[in-house]
Amino acid sequence: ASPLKERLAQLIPKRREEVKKFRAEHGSDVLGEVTLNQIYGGARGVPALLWEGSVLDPNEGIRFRNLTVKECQEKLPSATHGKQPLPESMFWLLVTGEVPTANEVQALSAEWAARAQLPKFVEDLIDNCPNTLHPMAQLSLAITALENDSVFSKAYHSGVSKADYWQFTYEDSMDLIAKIVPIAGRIYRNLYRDGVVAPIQPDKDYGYNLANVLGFSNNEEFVELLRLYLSIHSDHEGGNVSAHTGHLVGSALSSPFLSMAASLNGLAGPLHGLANQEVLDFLLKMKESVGDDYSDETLEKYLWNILDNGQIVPGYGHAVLRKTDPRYLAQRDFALEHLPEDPMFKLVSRLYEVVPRVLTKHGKTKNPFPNVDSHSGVLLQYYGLKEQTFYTVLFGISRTLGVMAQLIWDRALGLPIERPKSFSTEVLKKRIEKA
Ligand code: FCX
Repeated sequence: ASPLKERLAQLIPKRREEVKKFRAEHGSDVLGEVTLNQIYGGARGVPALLWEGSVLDPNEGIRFRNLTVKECQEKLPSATHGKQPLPESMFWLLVTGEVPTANEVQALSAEWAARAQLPKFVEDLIDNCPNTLHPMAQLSLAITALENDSVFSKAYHSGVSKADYWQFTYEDSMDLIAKIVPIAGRIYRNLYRDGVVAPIQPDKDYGYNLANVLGFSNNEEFVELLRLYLSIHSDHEGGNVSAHTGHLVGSALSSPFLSMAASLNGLAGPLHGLANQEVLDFLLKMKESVGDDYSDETLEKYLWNILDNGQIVPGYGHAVLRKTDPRYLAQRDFALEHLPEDPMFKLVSRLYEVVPRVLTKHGKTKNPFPNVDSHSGVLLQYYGLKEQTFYTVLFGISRTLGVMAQLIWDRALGLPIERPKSFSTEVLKKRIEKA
């Protein structure tokens, strides 16, 4: 039996009661109002979604079940000789709200490794993709194809009780988290290496196995980086495009595979998860242009040129955050410890000093500080994972942890199909006139 599933079976009845009582007492309380600008402005700030795993404060940044990034690094179990939280421990935290024991984490590593086998037709599907197809599109195709073995879809069609949906969501989620690793490995090895994918090691942790299928497991420092990366990219509350999409599609009772494929398609957009690829393109181009001259004057001139052309500075700005992203800072700390002299890291550091000043002067963005995507690429480059078109796949593997954790709770709490109200401009005008 799965210790995580057993723990969930204990937690769910209590939470259901708690939510029922909360709604009975406060169901009609008002939490906010909506302005016309919010309707035209991407629903920014409208309180509309339930998301249990994490909450984002504009100044402090993310808290995973009330723990900051730093607290997660301190409290969550790490590998025997490691310091970074194991993604397994982050998933346990997101799902249960509790810090797991080392044994519970180990059980999760073993369970994911045991579930990692891919159906042959999914391997063939990936092998048949043209190498011009972006890795994120390949990932989304392969995840969609896992639908073939969805126990949720089968259970739904066989008429299981709504009260039990979460159990099947759980099973599919665990399969998805396990299988996305060899899928990513296959995409990477097909596109950039010899097409040979190392087998999943049943006695190793998730981060190690990801490094292994990519071909980098001989570098323990890189494995630690992946553990950090997979933990901090997992969840960023519910309103961002990938999280919200997974939750929305899941609300139609599409399976976890179909929901996550939709989520990944959203993550693949340049304003969201693809920004990590865009950042590296941007840094490499900049490096080519400025050489070793990292002076304020040269960097500012380069940045103004971009802004004057109407382009954005990737990796800077955020829809909610108003300070430097603590996930950026965690990666910066990693770089300061392991690669302080790396020229690309130095460029990233210099931009951290210069860009906020320039963006503030430019006067458009509400947040001139760096986000998570601003840093991840240079770390991966340093360890030899140089193909930036692959970077969003790593983000996608991590985001799967957060989206699946919530999807299990969506079904456990019996949340209904999502259906916010929309209006045409004509109807909005009429309503405003009447008000
Ligand atoms: N460079 C230049 N202009 C920027 C900017 C940046 N980095 N960030 C925002 N702006 C501009 C916007 O384009 C907008 O201009 P407009 O009025 O002409 O349309 C104006 O500033 C106001 O935008 P703002 O309210 O600050 O930002 P939004 O909430 O609309 O958008 C994102 C937030 C993140 C999409 C925006 O800051 C951006 O495009 N950043 C660069 C891309 C990026 O790094 N994305 C990753 C974000 C995140 F971490 C993730 O999802 O992974």
